[in-house]
Amino acid sequence: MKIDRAEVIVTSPNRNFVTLKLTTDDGVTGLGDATVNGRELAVVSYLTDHVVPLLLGLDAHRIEDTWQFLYRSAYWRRGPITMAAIAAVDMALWDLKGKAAGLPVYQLLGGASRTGMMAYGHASGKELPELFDSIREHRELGYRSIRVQPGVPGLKAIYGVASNTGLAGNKGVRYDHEPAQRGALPMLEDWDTRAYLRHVPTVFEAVRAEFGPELPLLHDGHHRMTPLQAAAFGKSLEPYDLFWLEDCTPAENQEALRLVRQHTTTPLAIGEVFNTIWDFQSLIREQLIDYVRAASTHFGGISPLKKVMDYAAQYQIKSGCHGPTDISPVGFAAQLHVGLAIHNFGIQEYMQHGARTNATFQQSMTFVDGFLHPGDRPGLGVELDVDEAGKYPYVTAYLPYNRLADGTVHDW
Ligand code: GCO
Ligand code: MG
Repeated sequence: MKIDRAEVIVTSPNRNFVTLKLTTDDGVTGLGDATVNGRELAVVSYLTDHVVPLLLGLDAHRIEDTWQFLYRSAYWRRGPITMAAIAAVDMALWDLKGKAAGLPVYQLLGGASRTGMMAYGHASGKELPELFDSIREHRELGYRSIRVQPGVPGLKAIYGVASNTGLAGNKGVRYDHEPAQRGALPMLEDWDTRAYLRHVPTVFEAVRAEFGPELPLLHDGHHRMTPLQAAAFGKSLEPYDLFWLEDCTPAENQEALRLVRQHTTTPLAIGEVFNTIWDFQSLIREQLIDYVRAASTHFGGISPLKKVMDYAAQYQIKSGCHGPTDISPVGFAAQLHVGLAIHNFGIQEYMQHGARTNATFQQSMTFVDGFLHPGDRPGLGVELDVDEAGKYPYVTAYLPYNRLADGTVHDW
């Protein structure tokens, strides 16, 4: 089973996706996701100019060897572009191996450890009534766990509140391409940490009063607090029994989590912007987090995701893989196969792709009664309709950014 062809396919059905398609000498195809939201074309170049020429003629069965070759031979290690490119190759090779074996990838990873995976959806609303409606809508869709992102009085637009129409220029279609916005320049949002810290606990109090104590609730701090602010915030949320507080501090400074941890028992999740198992090394060893937020796509693929979860298992730390719509259906399937196989699955973020994306990527994945399953088609269970993909050329889109009232750039 030799790699005969490697193509990089860019499509924007609802949003931009970069997909690597490998074809073997016996005509079997494998897919990998290489999408880095807002920096897509850098990965296209990395793959086309520097990876595709190295793949042709390689034995497609040698997944680990190919991973190590691409990682170590580049010399310049880590970073989202490099690791997304390697991830795409890794996923495509697992897809091919599954198809060659006639088995879904989760079977190759040890078989199913559960019948389905609990998903959480993104409820949001600037004001409480809108937020409550959004929570109800998600429950009607079957979600058993809900991420809650409210607006903050005085701030025009903030991360996590869907369809910031007016400001964003997006046409109010929820989840289509947010949080990236189509356009030549990134959108500017505003931020005030003190207002946020005062307001959010009152929202959780209201949500608990309305929806009761059972519903698992999550919240994403999106890297915007200092360690001390995050510690106080975690403490102030304790009465509302969160499933997790995500990315409370900027991910680069992992020592910050020590201080947060000393002050609060609110469970912590981190790692959607991490690229390698080494980024989690001390966080896992020191038990500073409860959930690993890595995404197969930005983390080098299925192989390293399985390794980090096995390491985390020693410390009762569970998975909570990154699953917004900027993870393509291929990347999403990759982490569903890992999640089904590992013992320490925690929860899976699931935002749901738009109709055009689902028509472009045909998926065996199912979402029934709040539980995800990757399906039983051999390989990853995703096929790319290249004719459909060809209809939607790349559209320039950037993630927004923040400035404080005095004009200082702040973490977004
Ligand atoms: C999440 C994430 C996303 C990111 C997005 C950036 O928890 O789902 O924070 O919403 O902002 O993936 O491209
Ligand atoms: Mg997040």
